[in-house]
Amino acid sequence: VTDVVTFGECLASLVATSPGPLAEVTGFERFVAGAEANVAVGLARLGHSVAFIGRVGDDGFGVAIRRRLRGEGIDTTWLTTDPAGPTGVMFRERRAVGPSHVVYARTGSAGSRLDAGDIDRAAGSGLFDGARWLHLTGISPALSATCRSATERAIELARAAGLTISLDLNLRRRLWPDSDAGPVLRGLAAKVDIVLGSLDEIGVATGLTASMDPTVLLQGVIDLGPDVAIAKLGAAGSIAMERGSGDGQVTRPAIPLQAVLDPVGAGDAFCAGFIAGRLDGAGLGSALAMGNACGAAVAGSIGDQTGLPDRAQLAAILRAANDAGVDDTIR
Ligand code: KDG
Repeated sequence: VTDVVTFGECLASLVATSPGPLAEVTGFERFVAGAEANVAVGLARLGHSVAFIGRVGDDGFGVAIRRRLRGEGIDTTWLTTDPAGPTGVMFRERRAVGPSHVVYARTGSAGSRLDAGDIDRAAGSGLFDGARWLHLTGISPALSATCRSATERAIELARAAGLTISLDLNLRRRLWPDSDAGPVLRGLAAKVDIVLGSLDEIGVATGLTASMDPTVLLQGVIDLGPDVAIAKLGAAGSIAMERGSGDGQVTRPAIPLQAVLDPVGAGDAFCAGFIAGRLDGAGLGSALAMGNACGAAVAGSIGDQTGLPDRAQLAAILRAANDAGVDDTIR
């Protein structure tokens, strides 16, 4: 039985081998990326059974993606090869300071051709029966109208099958402007159980100002409909608010890193750690701590998936944080 179902566009990610602006770097190393695929790999490494629904092109990058996800033990039965579009590619720089710039070559890609029929076929073969969790991100609905309807269909089917549904807002301004993203993310947030995002993303989804008190922003998310709202704060850790807890919040500090080598993918790693915690029956605080630890492990290595820990590594990170007095709430 599958624990977690997710879907989206998995990409070949060409990451600059040395830090610097895209205009200057000449060497790139090929990784596999894509927010939902990153979460899938994170959960698989933590021992959960995960299915990934999507499309890749009939090309070498598609083969590489399929091999990578399969190699991690992910069920790729519903990852189809679509010869009508290439596998999406992204190029990204690495910077020691400030955000890294990204160039996408994904317009018309196989991944963006995913539609509600892909979700129906997976559900028709029983994928949602007995599954516990559906994870979505705000990237898929930004890719195409068909990806947006796939997202809506997945929510409908997961609701009917009783799955817990999480949405990582993952606003990608290279894909759509805030004026388009805001109403769509707001509509999706209203239909899920758990919403995760940065304060900036929560601002766009709620229509509130991102500089407001995090309590107000999280309450704004809860007011849309979900039971749990989570703010991912990077180096400042994470905060959760649960419906019915007044303005009570649970916060956990980040795991300090000697160096942030490549923060891209850390938010997805957070989601994987958090979801694994909740599937284990952990309370919100412990699940946040697991998310923070997974996020730190990814930020401390190059590539979106490289640092995703297994159970033993996760326990070691949490133990070290506990011994250092960073977070003595979990052992
Ligand atoms: O969260 C990391 C993702 O942004 C990256 O893997 C690529 O999914 C991706 C995207 O669309 O930006």
